[in-house]
Amino acid sequence: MIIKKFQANTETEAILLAKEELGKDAIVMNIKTISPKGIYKLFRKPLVEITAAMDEAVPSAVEKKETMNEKISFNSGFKNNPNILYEKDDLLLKNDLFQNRSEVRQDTSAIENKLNNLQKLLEQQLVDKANDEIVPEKTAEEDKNLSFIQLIYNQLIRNEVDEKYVNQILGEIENKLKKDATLDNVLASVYQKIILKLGQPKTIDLEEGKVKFIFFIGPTGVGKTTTIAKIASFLKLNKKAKVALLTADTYRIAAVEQLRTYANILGIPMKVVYSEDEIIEAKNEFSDYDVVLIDTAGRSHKSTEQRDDAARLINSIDEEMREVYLVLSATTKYKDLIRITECYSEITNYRLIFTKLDETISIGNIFNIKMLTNADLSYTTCGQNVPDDITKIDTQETAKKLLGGND
Ligand SMILES: Nc1nc2c(ncn2[C@@H]2O[C@H](COP(=O)(O)OP(=O)(O)OP(=O)(O)O)[C@@H](O)[C@H]2O)c(=O)[nH]1
Ligand SMILES: [Mg+2]
Repeated sequence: MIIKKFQANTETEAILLAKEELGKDAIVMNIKTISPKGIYKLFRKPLVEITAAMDEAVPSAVEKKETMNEKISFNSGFKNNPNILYEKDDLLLKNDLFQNRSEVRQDTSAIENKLNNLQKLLEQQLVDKANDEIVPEKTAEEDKNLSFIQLIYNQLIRNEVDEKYVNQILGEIENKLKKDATLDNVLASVYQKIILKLGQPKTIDLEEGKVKFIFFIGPTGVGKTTTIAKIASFLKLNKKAKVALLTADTYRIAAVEQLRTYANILGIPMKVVYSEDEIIEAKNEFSDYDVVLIDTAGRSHKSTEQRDDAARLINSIDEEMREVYLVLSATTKYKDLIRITECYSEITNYRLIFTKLDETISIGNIFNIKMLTNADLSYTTCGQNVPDDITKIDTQETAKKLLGGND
């Protein structure tokens, strides 16, 4: 007899796993719920573990035939077992997932045999179960810590932080908490963790006597051009930098005109580049500038051809002379953000800009994407006004919002 344990989220899934591995004649002998231990018990669902057995000498399905007697014999073995963990009807029901009632075995001696083994196994499992349940009694303080953690867990989930990252953070602080921690202590620990994970933001860093080429890439309509205008204005007016604009977005006249309008208002040069050669020309032309901001067409990240174009464009400038900012809208669905960032990661390293924070109350995605890509965060934008609605990301504020709820 082969006896194996199978774990899954539900009983049915576990049974199907058993059936897949042991065959449809496998018999469910025990079903046990495994509750996660420690902190995980707050937010991980219990697993179901079934113990299934398969008699190697079981007759093939062809030899099987339903008879009432067999059913009785099959059930009565269990009835006599004082350790039975579930009712006989339950067992038949579970067994029905493996085989039709009509396929109950003909060979009663094989069944009796199985039942004997089963009884031993059930006894063993009861011992195991009892051992599992001997856990040290929790102190009131530990319970209190857990309830604080539960509150914080709920808050982060409400703000759409990916559950796996929530678990990661809470798991990391759990062991370090003092037994008599207050809610403030717990919050402070989580807050610090979040700040650490968000990392030090990196924004455009001008170097005296060296020109920097700054690329803005990202999906359509996220606010690349508007963000460039905001940054250009800041660098020119606040930092007194010598700024030029380039656009490689040659697909739409309106896009070129949009950037030209901003360039005119700011009184800075603007050029359209159609090829890598023209970028190299621009590199020479603007070599005595502090910074050249390059707008790109927001085209589909799904198209390899378009991604290759973007990669070529970016690579036409040496790595030490360039910075790349991936512009993402905070309103984009998490699943899409994952795909977008993965696609762009294939072509270049980047820093992250999140736009349209004014249009969403949940900022969990900023944290999620930071964790996923490990790219540096840089700016956030919070409105359509050029030049005001942009700031270097405030990680403290972000952490507070993640923990403190929505306005
Ligand atoms: N609410 C809000 N709207 C913004 C923000 N940033 C940009 N927008 C708006 O988003 C729209 C698209 O902005 P663009 O700058 O043209 O976006 P883009 O990424 O250059 O678009 P494509 O060039 O078409 O790929 C415009 O209406 C902007 O005013 C922001 O922070 N908040
Ligand atoms: Mg644009």
